[in-house]
Amino acid sequence: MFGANTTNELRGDYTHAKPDFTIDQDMRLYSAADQAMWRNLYCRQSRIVQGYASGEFLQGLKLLDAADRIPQLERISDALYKATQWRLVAVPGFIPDVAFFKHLSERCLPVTVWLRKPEEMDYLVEPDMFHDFFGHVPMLFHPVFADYVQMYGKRGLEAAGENALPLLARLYWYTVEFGLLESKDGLKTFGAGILSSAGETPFSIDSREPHRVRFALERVMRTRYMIDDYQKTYFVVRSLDELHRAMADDLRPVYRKLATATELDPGSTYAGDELVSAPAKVAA
Ligand code: HBI
Ligand code: FE
Repeated sequence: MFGANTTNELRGDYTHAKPDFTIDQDMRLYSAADQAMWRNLYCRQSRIVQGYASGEFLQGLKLLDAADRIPQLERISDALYKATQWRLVAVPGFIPDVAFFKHLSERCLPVTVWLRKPEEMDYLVEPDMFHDFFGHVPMLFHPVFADYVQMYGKRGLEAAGENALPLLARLYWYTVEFGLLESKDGLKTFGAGILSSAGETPFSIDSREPHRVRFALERVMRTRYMIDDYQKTYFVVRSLDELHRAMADDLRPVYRKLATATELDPGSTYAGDELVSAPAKVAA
């Protein structure tokens, strides 16, 4: 899903980006084909996520009202700001970690302005506007999650000084992008990488293939992740509060402890793991 490491490999147009990598979203950029792609993606994914997305995500999705056309980020930003004081800022695409963390620490979500092409409907190398918008914005209407992501941004800026960015990237990956949540209605997902993917949404909950391990901060920070296939391991939190609590303390002692810890393979499970089993699918 992600991966380029310099802007010249990236797809977006960074030539007009400001020093904080933000740009103006030019609505003339979007062709009729882009608008049709948006409607198809949005309609299909809105149907697929029912039954798999956490209630908090579905609540936020309802507030977005962006199914009919590619949204003007400023318009949605106003609605989001009223709810949790978050704002959306337009960016050309993937931006350097520290710039990304800085925006999150200021309650600003960078949203890519370009949209995938028809041949990329189901597989994308870099996050596009549909992933960033449909995947990430709904959860930011939830106050606890909104606080978690801002705290994450602040910890990310600290981590840069400790060169612990890979540890923070894994935490982001296994929660904000691919997190699962135990709810009163069973296992649900709140991860943007899952909820913007037609295939991984059901897979993350129904499949018996991946490991589902109870969230533990150091275990997550040590575990490598896949960027070009469904995840082999998902981490399960009992509540969004659990995430927020994990971010509350100064994590520098954790970074120092993990600096000499071995990395863990997402295809394996380890002593001390508390496994969460897939819900037994009631035969239709
Ligand atoms: N840039 N636009 C954008 N969107 C992301 O999700 C993103 C990014 N840069 C870095 C990044 N994510 C990850 O490395 C985070 O773990 C920081
Ligand atoms: Fe993302």
